[in-house]
Amino acid sequence: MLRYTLLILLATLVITASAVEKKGKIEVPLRFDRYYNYDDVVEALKVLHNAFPKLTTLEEIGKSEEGRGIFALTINNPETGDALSKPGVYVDGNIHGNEIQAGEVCLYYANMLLTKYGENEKITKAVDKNAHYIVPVVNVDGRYHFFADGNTPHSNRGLRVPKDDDHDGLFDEDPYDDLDGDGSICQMRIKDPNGMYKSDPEDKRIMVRVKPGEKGEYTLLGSEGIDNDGDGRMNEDGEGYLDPNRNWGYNWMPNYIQRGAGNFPLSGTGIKAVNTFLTKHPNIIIGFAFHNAGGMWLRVPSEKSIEIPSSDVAAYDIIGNNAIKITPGYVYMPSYDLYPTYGDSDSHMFFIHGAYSFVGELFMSSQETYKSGKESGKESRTERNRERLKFNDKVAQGELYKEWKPFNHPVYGEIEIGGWIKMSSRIPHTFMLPELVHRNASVVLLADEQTPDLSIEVFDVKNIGKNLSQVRVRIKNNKGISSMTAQAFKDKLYSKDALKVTGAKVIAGGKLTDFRLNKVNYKENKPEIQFFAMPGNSKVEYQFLIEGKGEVKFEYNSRKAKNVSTSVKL
Ligand SMILES: [Ca+2]
Ligand SMILES: [Ca+2]
Ligand SMILES: [Ca+2]
Ligand SMILES: [Ca+2]
Ligand SMILES: [Zn+2]
Repeated sequence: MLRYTLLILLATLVITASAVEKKGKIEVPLRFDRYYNYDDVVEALKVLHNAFPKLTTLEEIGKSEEGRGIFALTINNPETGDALSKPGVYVDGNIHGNEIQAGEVCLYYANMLLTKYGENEKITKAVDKNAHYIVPVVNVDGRYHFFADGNTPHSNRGLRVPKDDDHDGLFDEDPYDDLDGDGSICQMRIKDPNGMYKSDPEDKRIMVRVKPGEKGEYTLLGSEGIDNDGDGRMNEDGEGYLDPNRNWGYNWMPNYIQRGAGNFPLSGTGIKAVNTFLTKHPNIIIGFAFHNAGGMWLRVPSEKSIEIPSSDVAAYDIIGNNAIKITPGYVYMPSYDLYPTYGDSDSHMFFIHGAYSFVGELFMSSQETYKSGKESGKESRTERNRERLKFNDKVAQGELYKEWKPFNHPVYGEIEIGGWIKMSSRIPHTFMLPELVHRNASVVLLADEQTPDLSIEVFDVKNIGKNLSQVRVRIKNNKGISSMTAQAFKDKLYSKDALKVTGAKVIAGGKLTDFRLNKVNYKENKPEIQFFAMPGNSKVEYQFLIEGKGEVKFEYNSRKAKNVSTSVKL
């Protein structure tokens, strides 16, 4: 009997595994017709690093609550300069444990840069120009448990910090129970002539509410589970909940305002580790955090009362307005338009680390279609469910939905279990994954292209007598993103970008507002150093009156853009 049960169990495991996770040796180029569990992600990063040792650095930047490593892959071509000297692009994913395809977007981005370097001109440029910092999985415990445990598409988001949700003195004592052992937490229903639900006449799998006076067929019992602690409630205290995307430092608010905030900012050990990593890479000028779902590009601010400078909005718009064309159907908006959040990573990136930050909400369930081009118009919830089930049946070969099956529940007796599996609803079926990862990685590539690209030249030198020279310098930013966010400049977040003159005594210096009319805003003190940022697609001219002869150097230093310099012999 035991052997028989084991065999059945084994067979079930094999079937579910083959349905969603295609195992196999992990090789370069990586495959994207599969999802990588936590161990696979680590292996994939190692394989990439081993295949491209010159272009990559792989480091464990910290550990999670359960001691799993959080890995960052840095892609940089040392022949074009140190990573820290270049505009940094940071990409992370899967901060919410269930949002797994975010990790695949990061892996795809890394795989694309490395395997197409030297083959594709645009990608070669991006590798040579930028330092790329990639953390595919922030919530490593979350990813591990999403694959390993029974889950719904929406469960297992937070950090593994125990919390007593129902205040009974026990912590995480009554999670969902994967009763049928298929890896998903589905729904339970029981036959009941007095129930409030019946089968949809068109698709018996869909439960619809009975109309007044109508006879019912079923009572819905909620998600798979039992009352583990015997307190009369089911599934009332699952894992966590500490929301890793409400645990960051900027505008953090305690739990009574922001659910999931944690006891203090950066209390999540992995969150703190990622923040330390960001601090060690002050050259990061743009950041992407990938999530699911809904099809959105979100930018700061995440609360309506916070305003950011219009020039920063303009920089965001250059990426955002193009991103929505690369990912059709996505919308671009400030994140407060969705709902206000406190202590999110994107605000932390922008206000604390001075980087333009985007949230990419991957995947639209509306792409799960089963209709001809002619059919359109608003559908009811039930109509939409019918279509999604047809999509499951005819396009996904039944792999996204578990048919209702009898189960003997320890408390309720004969029930049925069925519904959408954990790899559905917010995550594309693997046949749709390649397009999703490619389009979204292309948005990051678009951002790479727009990171600042500065040039400097001396365009006019005149001897004006008394051992004095008048020197005019022009600096250009040839790309759309500023060398420093206007917000960081305003907040004095760090030492401002500056033009420095060395090699001779500078008597006067300032911004040339009109070189034809010789109009200059001279700076009163220390004219040899001029503080200013270089906005996207901009040009500025400065004039210096310099005493003496010799080689004079003009150097524009920026924390996030690549420094540029030129010199002139007087
Ligand atoms: Ca409890
Ligand atoms: Ca199950
Ligand atoms: Ca309970
Ligand atoms: Ca309890
Ligand atoms: Zn998320």
